Amino acid sequence: MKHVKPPLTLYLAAPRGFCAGVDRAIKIVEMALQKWGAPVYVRHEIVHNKYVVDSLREKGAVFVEELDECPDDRPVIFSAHGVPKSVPAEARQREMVFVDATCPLVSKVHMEAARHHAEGLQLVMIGHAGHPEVLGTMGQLPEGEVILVETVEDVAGLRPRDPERLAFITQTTLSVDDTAAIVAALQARFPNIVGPAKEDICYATTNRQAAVKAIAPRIDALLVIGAQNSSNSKRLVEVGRAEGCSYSQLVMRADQIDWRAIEGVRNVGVTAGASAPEVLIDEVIEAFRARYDVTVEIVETAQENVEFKVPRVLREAV
Ligand code: 0CJ
Ligand code: F3S
Repeated sequence: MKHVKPPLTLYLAAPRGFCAGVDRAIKIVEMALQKWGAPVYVRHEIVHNKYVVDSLREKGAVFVEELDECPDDRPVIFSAHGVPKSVPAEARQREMVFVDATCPLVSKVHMEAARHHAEGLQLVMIGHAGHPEVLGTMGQLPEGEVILVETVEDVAGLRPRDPERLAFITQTTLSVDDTAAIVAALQARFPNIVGPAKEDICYATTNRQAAVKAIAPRIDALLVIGAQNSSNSKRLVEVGRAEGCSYSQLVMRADQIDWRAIEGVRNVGVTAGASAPEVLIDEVIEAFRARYDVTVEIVETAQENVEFKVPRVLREAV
């Protein structure tokens, strides 16, 4: 007897996947390899995705965590997440060729921090301890000038130098809703705190979270394609859960899908973090098609047309 596949609808969130900063960072590595040949060193995963990193490694990129693992005479690229000021300073001192692939929206936060500091304000950064973007942004200013808060509870424990002379900045890939609550707590405790109109969360993070909110009422399970160390991807899983998806999971690629856990589910949402390439979404859709009679519905909540230029040194050469 012919096996009949059960029906299943996949709700594809749009926007999902690559943002302009990721696209630019990957291009920078590819163009650097064209310009200078292999090996080109990359400090930290260029973006938090193993598939992307492995593909670039195959082309001749060498991934390291710190600059002291790089030779002086090969080019080095700094990842999209940004670096503390000490990193380009060391590269300059060693007369290395370096290209900074920090997302321009992260650089914007670095500049905000520098501006507040120049005005004599101490900074509060909302972000996740240990994340490379947080290390990079806090590392724009001298030790003690940026205090990190991760939660609403942390706000109560803040001991600033002068409660009247404060500004806040945020990581770009946070939960929009959690961050709003932390900003409100900061403003309640320090009414004169200076900051951006809302926070520094980027357009891509904001749009991907809004898209998950739009599909959540229609689905029984959500799969977020992304890596465990990808902050923006993990936030999408949390948004799914907060919006009522009892099953909301991060998967690197199709082979990580727990098919037994979603047995019987007929409406599945699929999205991808800003560092996950579209081929992995295609792979997941194909894996569903192998098991189900799939209908794909794209739920589009925004259109993105942001594009960032690569640095001139690469534009001119390649
Ligand atoms: O920090 C960034 C500028 C985002 C880069 C793209 O995403 P990903 O997954 O590499 O990094 P996050 O962990 O920051 O989301
Ligand atoms: Fe930039 Fe946001 Fe992407 S900060 S790298 S546009 S996730």
